[in-house]
Amino acid sequence: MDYSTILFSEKEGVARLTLNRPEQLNAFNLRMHAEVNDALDRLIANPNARVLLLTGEGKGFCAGQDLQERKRGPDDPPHDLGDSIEQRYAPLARRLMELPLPIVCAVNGVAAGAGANLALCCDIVVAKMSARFIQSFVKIGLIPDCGGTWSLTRAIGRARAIGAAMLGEPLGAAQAEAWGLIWRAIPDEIFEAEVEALAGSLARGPTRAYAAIKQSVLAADRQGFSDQLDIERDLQRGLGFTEDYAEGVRAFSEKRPPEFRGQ
Ligand code: T3D
Repeated sequence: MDYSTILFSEKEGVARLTLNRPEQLNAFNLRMHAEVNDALDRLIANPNARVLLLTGEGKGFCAGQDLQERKRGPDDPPHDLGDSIEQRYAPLARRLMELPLPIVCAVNGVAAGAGANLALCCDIVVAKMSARFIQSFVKIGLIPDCGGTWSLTRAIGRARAIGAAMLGEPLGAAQAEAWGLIWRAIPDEIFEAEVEALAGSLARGPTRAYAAIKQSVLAADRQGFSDQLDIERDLQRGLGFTEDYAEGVRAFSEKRPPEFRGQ
């Protein structure tokens, strides 16, 4: 598939997926959904890819659903938003959450609606200090989707989640970091360099351990303590047989940095 709404490349283990409709603040239209899915298929099929870096082109990260696609004439029937979510947004949110690779989300500008909540499905979310997160759904009479009601409540608590969802006010990157919604807010002038360094470091890390970390942390949201101990046991057992674990222990004994291969 040729891409007209995203950019996608892989270099030294870092797969970079850039949402590329800057004139529309990288809002999702049908074409972008199809291309992002295709890129994720290619990512999974690429044994060299060890981290996904998701970002946006231009001054915005992503403004959620393209509202031009939702315009209708007086005689047109309403769009079935449930269908849109079931067919596209929810599968994408699940794919990001369950992708067996670490995902760095580099929020380079405003993240609104589904754009904000897809970012929260990623693993390490960093944002330019000038970026804003907006649960803008309420401004058009909707609720947060892409798992926003789930991730906001868990990350920042009920009071802030409901405030963000009901008021739809912009939340600055520094505040998002202070509230524990994202990993770090980074000064604009060093953002690109810090993102590259972060993605590069994850691409050289123990990929299978990262996948197990994602799996176990996701499971922790629905398990009791005792069941979670069982999950940790099973995942740790698998990791104990990996080459990366053997290399990690060897490197420790030899007092040198490990050279993980993701195997
Ligand atoms: O529908 C379904 O399938 C259900 C699922 C829904 C998921 C959702 O995401 S619903 C929420 C949809 N998104 C929004 O409601 C956000 C709409 N955008 C905004 O509120 C503002 O643009 C922002 C607060 C994000 C940024 O404001 P600002 O002032 O920095 O920029 P701007 O001037 O509003 O936007 C710049 C351009 O991007 C502008 O185009 P123009 O006038 O210069 O030609 C604007 O129309 C365009 N743009 C921004 N957001 C969207 C968009 N175009 C299409 N769709 C958008 N969502």
